Amino acid sequence: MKTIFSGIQPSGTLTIGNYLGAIQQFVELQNNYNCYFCIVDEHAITVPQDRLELRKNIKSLAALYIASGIDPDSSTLFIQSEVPEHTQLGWMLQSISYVGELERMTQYKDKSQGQEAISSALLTYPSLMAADILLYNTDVVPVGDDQKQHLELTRNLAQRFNNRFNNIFTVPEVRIPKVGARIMSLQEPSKKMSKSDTNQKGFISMLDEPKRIEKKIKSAVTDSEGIVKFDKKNKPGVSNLLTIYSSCTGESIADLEKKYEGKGYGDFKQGVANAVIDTLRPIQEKYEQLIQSDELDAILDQGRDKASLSAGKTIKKAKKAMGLGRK
Ligand code: ATP
Ligand code: LTN
Repeated sequence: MKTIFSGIQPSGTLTIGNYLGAIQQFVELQNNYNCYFCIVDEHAITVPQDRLELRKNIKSLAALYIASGIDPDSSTLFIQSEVPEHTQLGWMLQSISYVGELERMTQYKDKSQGQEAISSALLTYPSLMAADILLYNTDVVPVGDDQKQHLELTRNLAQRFNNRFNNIFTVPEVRIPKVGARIMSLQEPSKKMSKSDTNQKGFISMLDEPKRIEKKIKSAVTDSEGIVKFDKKNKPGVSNLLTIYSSCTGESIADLEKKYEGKGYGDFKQGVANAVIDTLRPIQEKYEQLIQSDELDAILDQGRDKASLSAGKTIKKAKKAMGLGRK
């Protein structure tokens, strides 16, 4: 069976973008692959975090993974900082990463833009991400569109290590969903929807109440044409709403365009809101049960132990290949 690895940062409450771009495909794929799903808290601290919020977000993310349909008995769900091999291999991969290639990463450029004190970890973030993936002999990495460049770098680092030292790493493939790979901000449809956006109206959180979801969608930026048509360049707002609608219900964009032909944006936005609310309702109900139970700790302990087993084997081989330590 092939192996899948993917990670999400506990940097806030997940958005509908994280759900449609990432988690939805995890759930679909989990029965056909040996899956590792990680809460990448060490990635989250590359930008400042409040420690109490971070703790809360880690648990909340674990509950959201499960509430969305990840089965913790067949998939391995764990917290990155509880498996120290991630930072160990991350450091080793930093030693073969070039500053130039790290500086070219668009996520680094976006997140460092206009900031005064940029942490060095924000720059070396992709080496740690490569370590996450390579520790588990991963074949496939399902992610949203924004992670394509990081995956390309991961592949390069794996090949570089294999050529320079010993052929121990599997070179992973990226998997990006056909629809929903890049959900845009509701307020600025030229920008990716992001859970750490300071403008709350730009994103729908997976835990937003139905009223709030409706309000955010009704105030989403569109255009003055009044025609429901997919045209990313000229109608980015409407196209984004169509994508969200289609990813939630499975109806094709062409069918949705037909359904709303001759109708205004009012009806259309109500339809989008209903689709999102109906998608999130069962997840939110399950989440409320989980977050109040003790189940989560047992699941995360089990995940840590399973992940450590595989990570331990890989780190041994990698250290040997590089000549670190005594044996
Ligand atoms: P942050 O805002 O803290 O940088 P984020 O919301 O961009 O976080 P991540 O934790 O970095 O989310 O990403 C988790 C997964 O969700 C990744 O696979 C990423 O590609 C995917 N993802 C993030 N944002 C979107 C989006 N707007 N549309 C589709 N997929 C997304
Ligand atoms: N960099 C990713 C999160 C992430 C990840 C990973 C995704 C960290 N490690 C390994 C896939 C595989 C992000 O910012 N979305």
